[in-house]
Amino acid sequence: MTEKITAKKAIELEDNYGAHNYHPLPVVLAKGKATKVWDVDGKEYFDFLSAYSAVNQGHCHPKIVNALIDQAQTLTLTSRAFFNDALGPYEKYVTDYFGYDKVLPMNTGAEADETALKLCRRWAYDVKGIAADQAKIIVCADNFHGRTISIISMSTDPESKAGFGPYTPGFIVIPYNDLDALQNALTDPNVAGFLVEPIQGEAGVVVPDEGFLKKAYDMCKAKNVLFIADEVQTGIARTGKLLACDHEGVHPDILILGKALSGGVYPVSAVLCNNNIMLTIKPGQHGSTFGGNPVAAKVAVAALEVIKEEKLAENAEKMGIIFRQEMRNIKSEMVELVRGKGLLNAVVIRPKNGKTAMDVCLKMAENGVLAKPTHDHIIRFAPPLVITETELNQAIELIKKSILSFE
Ligand code: IF1
Repeated sequence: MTEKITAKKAIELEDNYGAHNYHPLPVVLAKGKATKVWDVDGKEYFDFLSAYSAVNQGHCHPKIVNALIDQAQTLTLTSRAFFNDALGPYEKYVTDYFGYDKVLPMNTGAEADETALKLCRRWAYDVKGIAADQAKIIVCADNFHGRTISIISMSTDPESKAGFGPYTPGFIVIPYNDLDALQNALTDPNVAGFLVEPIQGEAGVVVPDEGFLKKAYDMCKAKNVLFIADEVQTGIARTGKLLACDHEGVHPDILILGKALSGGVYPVSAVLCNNNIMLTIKPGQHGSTFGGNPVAAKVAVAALEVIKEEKLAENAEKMGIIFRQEMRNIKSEMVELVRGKGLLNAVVIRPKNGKTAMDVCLKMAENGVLAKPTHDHIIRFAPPLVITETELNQAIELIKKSILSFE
């Protein structure tokens, strides 16, 4: 298996032996370093997807990879049947970092979202006093929280949801960025939580009105309802602050993190909240074989240290402003709208002569920039946060050239 594989062969193998649950661009990647990736033929690209914001710290960050290697050679997994010497220090570090009493470690974003739903329901019964099995959680239309059965039960996207019923009950769906709808839904006394993405990623980087998060948080407080933020994609400096909620000074009751919590080298997710919520779950009532393992613990500490040491939130904020301005300056009818925060941005593409966002992405790949369309007409641009101004300008030129090639 050490022999070099051709692009054609790699694609053929995935097609023949892998489930067909993805439709990737025809690029076969073999190497990554910081903001760049290389395909099997050695062609270099700027990565403007960052594994959907999991590699905020850049590909193969040496500090994070070294933490992984060191711990992998020492102790990888003990299960939670025993204590391990890396978990406690990580738990102290991450709770101090984000300002919560406790953390519950999991692996993937979807698992962390599921954990938050369970915590919210248990709090509803044990603390708020909602009658058994009656708790409801408000969610937003066009949300994306993962792919498990309960999570797709909250989804409004037929592609994620249709054909996988029966669905989990207990969710109320309201439009995103709609405070009147939220106020109305909050009149139901069985509502225990409001789960929201501070910016909707999968929906196409939909940024709510300024003040929405703060007002929604205050409305939840007034009704003794938990404000639960899914920052799996928006967290860890992506939007120009450590958390997207920080833009409005909101400290969620339950915070959900994943993706870049590990710098993309290993699946690490987490749910953070205070004791009044976290301690409602007792031994045996939740867990995971891999959650909180020593490798995950060491990797997450390194990944979080890199964010602060390299001032990645500040860089995301600065580079994001340049990026959006330069995109808006492109003289093409195809650029319909540019939106985003920090380095989580999207360009809405107006099709021209039958050419769509997918054609633009294929042209960009040819020119050396990788990005992926979402919903046919939107391209998400989210490079690693370590990108320098020089690199950003190089990438912007390649993106411009690609879009202008359709004029
Ligand atoms: C895929 C999207 C991004 C997420 C939020 C939880 C999860 C995600 C806010 C679940 C996952 C993914 C998964 C990835 C594509 C990606 C995505 F287009 F689907 F929506 F980033 F924009 N909460 N997002 O965005 O985390 O269980 O996957 O670790 O390939 O499905 P996970």
